[in-house]
Amino acid sequence: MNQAASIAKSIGAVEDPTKMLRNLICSSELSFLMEAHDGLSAAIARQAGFKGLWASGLSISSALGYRDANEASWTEIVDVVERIADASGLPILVDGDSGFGNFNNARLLAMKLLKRGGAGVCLEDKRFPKMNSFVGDRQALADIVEFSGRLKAIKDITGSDLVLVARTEALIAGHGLDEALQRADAYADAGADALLIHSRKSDAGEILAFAKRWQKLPIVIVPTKYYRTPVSAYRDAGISTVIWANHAMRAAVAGMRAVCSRIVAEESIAGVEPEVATLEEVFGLLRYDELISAQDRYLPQHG
Ligand code: SPV
Ligand code: MG
Repeated sequence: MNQAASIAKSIGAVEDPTKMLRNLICSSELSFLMEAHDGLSAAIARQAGFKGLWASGLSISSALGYRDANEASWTEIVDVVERIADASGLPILVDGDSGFGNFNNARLLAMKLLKRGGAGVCLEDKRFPKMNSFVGDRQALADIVEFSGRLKAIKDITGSDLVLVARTEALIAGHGLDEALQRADAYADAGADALLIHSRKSDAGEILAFAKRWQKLPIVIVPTKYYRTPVSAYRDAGISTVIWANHAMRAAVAGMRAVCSRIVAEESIAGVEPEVATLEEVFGLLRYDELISAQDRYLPQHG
C-alpha cells in the first residue's frame, strides 16, 4: 500500500513508514518514540529530531477533552492520526487501546489506520471499554485466547503492511511475571511483531526481570512511572524501544496553565510574551514558506 501518497508533500513524504517503524523497533539499537497528540506536537517532535512517533491514546484523548477510557471514538482517533502523519511525515505507532471491541473492530481499526497514515498499531490485552493503566486498581484483562484472536485478525488482514505490537497489561493488573510471560508467548504465536510490557512501578525491576527471561520478540517499554532509570539499563537489557508516552501533552498542560494564570492576574499579555513561542516559530513549524512560494506559482499576480 502506498502510504506516502497520504502524506503532505510539503513536509517531505516518508517512502515507507511501515518499513521505517519496523527498522526502528527491530534494530539492535535502542530506539525512541515520542508522543504526539495532534499535528503541531508531531511537527515539534520531528523538529526536535525524533525518528518515530507514538500516537498516544491518553494524550489524544486529553487534547480532545476526553478521558482515556475509550470515550473518544475510533474514528476520532484515526482522524487525529492522519493529522499527525501529514504534519510530521514520520512513522507512527498508534495506540489502538484494546481494539475498540472484538476481532472485527480491531481489524477494521487496523485497516483504517493503514489507509490514514499509521505505520503500526499497538493492541493491549484489556476489554472494551478500557481504562488508562494508571487509573484505579480494577484493570480486568482479556482472555488470552480471545485476545490472541484479535491479534491474528489484524495480522491476517494487514500482513506486513502494518507493524503489530502486542501489549500485555498483566503486571499492571497485579499479576506476576509468569502470567506476563505466558501472555507474551501466546501473543508471539498469534503473529505479533513486538511485545510491549507495561508496569506501574516506580522502578524498572519487574521490566528488567521480564527482559531477562523473554527474548522471543523485540521488547517495547513505557517508563512513565519508572522515569528515573537511565536508558543505559535498557540498552544493557536488550530492550528495543522506549516510548516517551505523554510528555508533549503534559508540557502543553503546564505551559498553557502558567500562561493563562498570568494573563488573568496581569490583565495583559505583555508579561508572557517572552515565555511563549513567536508566531514566526509557529509559521516555521507548519511550513508557511512553502505556501507563500506556492501562491507565487499558482495565484494570478496583480500589480
Ligand atoms: C498512552 O500513552 O495512551 C498509553 C501509555 O497507553 S499509558 O498511558 O501509560 O497507559
Ligand atoms: Mg493508551
